[in-house]
Amino acid sequence: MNWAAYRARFIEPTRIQAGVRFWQTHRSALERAEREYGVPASVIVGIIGVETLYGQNTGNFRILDALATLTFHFPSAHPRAAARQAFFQSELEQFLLLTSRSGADPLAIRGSYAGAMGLPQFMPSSWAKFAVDFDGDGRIDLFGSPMDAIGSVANYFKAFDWRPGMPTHYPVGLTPGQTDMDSLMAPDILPTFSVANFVGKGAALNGTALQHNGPLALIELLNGPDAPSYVAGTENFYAITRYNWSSYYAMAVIELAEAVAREMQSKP
Ligand SMILES: [Ca+2]
Repeated sequence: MNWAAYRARFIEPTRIQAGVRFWQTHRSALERAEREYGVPASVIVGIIGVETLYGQNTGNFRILDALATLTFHFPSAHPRAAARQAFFQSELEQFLLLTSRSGADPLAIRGSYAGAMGLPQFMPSSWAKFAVDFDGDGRIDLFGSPMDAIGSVANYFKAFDWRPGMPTHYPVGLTPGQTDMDSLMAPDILPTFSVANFVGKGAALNGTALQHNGPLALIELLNGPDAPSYVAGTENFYAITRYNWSSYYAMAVIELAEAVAREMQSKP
């Protein structure tokens, strides 16, 4: 993995400008989602930007084909083939239930090669559990209603224990030879260490990080041949990885959110 390369794909002018337009267009829905669910507008904007460039790339695979292929022809060489096959079978079932309930044509719906749909790229099970009718027209439409997408992303994070007001991460200082990397890296991205514990293992924090309440994780982002990047991830960093299980993904969402928010502030 190469964080610098990954970052460059998402934190770039086209996506930032599209994020500004999305935020300006849907400002009141984003503010309402922030009020009702406690999830910052910037994070919602970051997710929808990384997932689909604000609806421009929602995927062109027929969902029924994608899920049927992954259910019935999952590569047996995969180390977790049985579990993955069972997962996609359950998603296929959820997809058919969703289309049956809504009256949508299951053959007409398109999305990612893995079965993710709409502006926020929800899998069918996430659609069933977390999607909401945020524009109040009586139906949930994550393809055609940016407002439904905004409310659904916020509801997803509320369900995964988003803590209102908590930062996602802090800068961290590591000193080779003095930082206990083995024990700090052992829990991977799961927030585990109190501030005192974290600092005691040689991971330096400063400013507001020292007042943080709750566990932290040492997040490592590899940069190919260059030195890795590190941050202290909070429970809200972890919450973003519940959307897509990757610290690179979470950091891209966070940095896009920050870049769009900065650009918004510079506008009159
Ligand atoms: Ca709706």
